[in-house]
Amino acid sequence: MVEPLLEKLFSRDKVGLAKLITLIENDDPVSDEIIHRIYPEMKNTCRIGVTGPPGVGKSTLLEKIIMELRKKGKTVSVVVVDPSSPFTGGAILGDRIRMSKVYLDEGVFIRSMASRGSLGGIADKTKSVCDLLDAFGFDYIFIETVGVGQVEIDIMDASHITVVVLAPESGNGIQALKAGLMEIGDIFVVNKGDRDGADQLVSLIRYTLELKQDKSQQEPMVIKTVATTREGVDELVNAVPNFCKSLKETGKFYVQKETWVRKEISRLVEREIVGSYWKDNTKRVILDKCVKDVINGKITPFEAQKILLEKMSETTEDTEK
Ligand SMILES: Nc1nc2c(ncn2[C@@H]2O[C@H](COP(=O)(O)OP(=O)(O)OP(=O)(O)O)[C@@H](O)[C@H]2O)c(=O)[nH]1
Ligand SMILES: [Mg+2]
Repeated sequence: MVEPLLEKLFSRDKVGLAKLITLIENDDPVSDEIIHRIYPEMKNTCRIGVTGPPGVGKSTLLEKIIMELRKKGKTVSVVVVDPSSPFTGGAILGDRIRMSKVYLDEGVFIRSMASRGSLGGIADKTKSVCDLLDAFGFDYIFIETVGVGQVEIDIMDASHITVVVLAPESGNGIQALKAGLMEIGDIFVVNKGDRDGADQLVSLIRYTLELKQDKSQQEPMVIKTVATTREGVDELVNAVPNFCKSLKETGKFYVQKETWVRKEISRLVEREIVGSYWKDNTKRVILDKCVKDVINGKITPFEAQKILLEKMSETTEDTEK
């Protein structure tokens, strides 16, 4: 069933791509097969994360960036992840409106993802969706995510470059400092540069970065923009490919890839071990008993763990026979 969709993806058909993303998003059992098939087709495209508090102008900025990249003949994809929303419908509508000038462009693909009520796995799924976009062959892959929490920081793990967008709005600077955004940003954008306080925010960011400056790392850039009038957007549009280029030249791009691949292999091994462990129903019966025993004070969770892990070696021996 998945084969015709993969054929479509490889022939750069966006309908096929969208359907494959839905399967990944829904944790469909064919997800493994999809990732397995697309891995050899990936082109090592730079993935650019764009994050920041709600309403700072991330989508408006992205729309302007996309328009510039399209003028240069580049194809662009965007995954918009809203971890706080369990519904994709509303998000899709919102992004269609916010990026309306580029939504219907043949060389642009915009897809919204929501957490569907469970935050677990959203970062992994974002990564898999980026793998699909990479295999499809877009020149640029952007990930926009809303908010400043740990989940957004985890989602940014799927990108090579992180653009942190802030605006001179109440508490934005302080919020960013607190939430760890200063640690993850490669490029800081102070958008809404037409508003009071923009220059002060630029200074605050520069000052904070100076304090943190690790001489072995590339110094983060700070760019002031007015997304609505395109002011500063050219600087940003030029900064992104330059950054990608330097990541590849210094080899950091491939170190990042190594980390991802290592994590992916470990995740698959762990999933298999855990899955096969609990397949045997007698272990669930033992678990039920252990839970009761812990609650009644007969054993501690550590003793329960030992009892259950002894059963694991029994399974291994059984299969070896
Ligand atoms: N004054 C001013 N308004 C801007 C600027 N950039 C964006 N806006 C406005 O700010 C509002 C929010 O912009 P979005 O692009 O939707 O912001 P966002 O960060 O993507 O929002 P979420 O995805 O909801 O977090 C819109 O009304 C934009 O028109 C700017 O540079 N200056
Ligand atoms: Mg947005």
